[in-house]
Amino acid sequence: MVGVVVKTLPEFPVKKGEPAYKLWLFEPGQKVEMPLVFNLRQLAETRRPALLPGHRLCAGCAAPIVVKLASFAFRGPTIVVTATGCLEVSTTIFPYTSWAVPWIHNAFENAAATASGIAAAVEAMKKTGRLPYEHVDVVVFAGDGGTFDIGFQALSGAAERGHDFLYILYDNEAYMNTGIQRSGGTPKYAWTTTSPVGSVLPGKMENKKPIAEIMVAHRIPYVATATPAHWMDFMKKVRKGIEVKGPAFIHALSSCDRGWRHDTALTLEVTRRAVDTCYFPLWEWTPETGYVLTDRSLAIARNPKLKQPIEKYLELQGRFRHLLKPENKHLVKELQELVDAAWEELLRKASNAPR
Ligand SMILES: Cc1ncc(C[n+]2csc(CCOP(=O)(O)OP(=O)(O)O)c2C)c(N)n1
Ligand code: SF4
Ligand SMILES: [Mg+2]
Repeated sequence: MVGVVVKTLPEFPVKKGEPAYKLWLFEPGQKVEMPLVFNLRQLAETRRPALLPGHRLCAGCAAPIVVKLASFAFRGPTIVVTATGCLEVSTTIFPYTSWAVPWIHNAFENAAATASGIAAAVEAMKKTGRLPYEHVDVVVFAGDGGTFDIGFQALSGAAERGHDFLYILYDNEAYMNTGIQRSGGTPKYAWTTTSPVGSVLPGKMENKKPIAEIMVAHRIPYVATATPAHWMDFMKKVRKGIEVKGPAFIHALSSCDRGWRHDTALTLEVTRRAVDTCYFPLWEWTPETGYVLTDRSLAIARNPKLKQPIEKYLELQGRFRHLLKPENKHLVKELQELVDAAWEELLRKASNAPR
């Protein structure tokens, strides 16, 4: 008899006492039907995502893909908090909602504060024996404007206080809902309506804020980067972020065809190239393990020939079109140097990078 411990995704909701792990016993050679963790087809057939069809996010928007993939990894029951932004306004046009889970919208700046309150209430109910579930997943979805800039003090405070919640930043690198204004998450030299391209300026002049590293500096239990194109990696990270006790933060790159000016069919290809060029490496961090490269970024670390030049990322997007003109070659070179320096630094920090 052979035994294997399989971590299952228990059906929603998880009642008190229900195991999150099951022991499967079988004879060597025996064909067994084991629940495959994160089998996308199986999940799509058996689980209802937190976000249902009928919302009015643009065709080609990555945000609903981020939410659906993440919600496949929730344990449930789940309470979602959403900061103001495209995801919020386009999924809850009164009197309708696309959310299939309890959902709350507050102000632009206080998603993490609201999540703190919910997490504290869950904790109090647990202590007094009034919670009918073993756990409740408290999950925030917020954009870059609501995270890098206006919601940052609420996020930093919640992280410092140690509330038990998962914060998923869907980073489309500008204030998209109000008309593509630059944010602290907008990359250098990107066009936005408030960092225009012309004879005076070549787009945004400032660097992107290193938000995931800033969250690492808070020494919370779990921080990771992800993209919807690397879906298995993303879902595993969501499950880890939910299971860990205390605050967890996932920085998900979320392309926006309107603001990035790319073809609606290229949503996942753009985010894939962000990783292939090392513009947006995939990693996770815990206090115990430090930085650990994951998925495609680990493959690139092991085989540097896989690393693509930054032009491969820029060329798909109209917001960088000006950079590909011959007179702006030096700006692309500068971006390449920035990407290379950050990648080299990550390789030095990552415990699983080849030495
Ligand atoms: C205090 C406050 N300031 C400004 C706004 C207007 N506003 C609503 S959504 C939004 C942009 C949101 O940007 P982001 O968080 O990046 O989400 P996205 O729309 O890009 O998904 C702004 C500026 C607001 N609702 N509240
Ligand atoms: S503007 Fe961008 S982020 Fe907003 S719904 Fe459209 S594609 Fe998505
Ligand atoms: Mg945004």
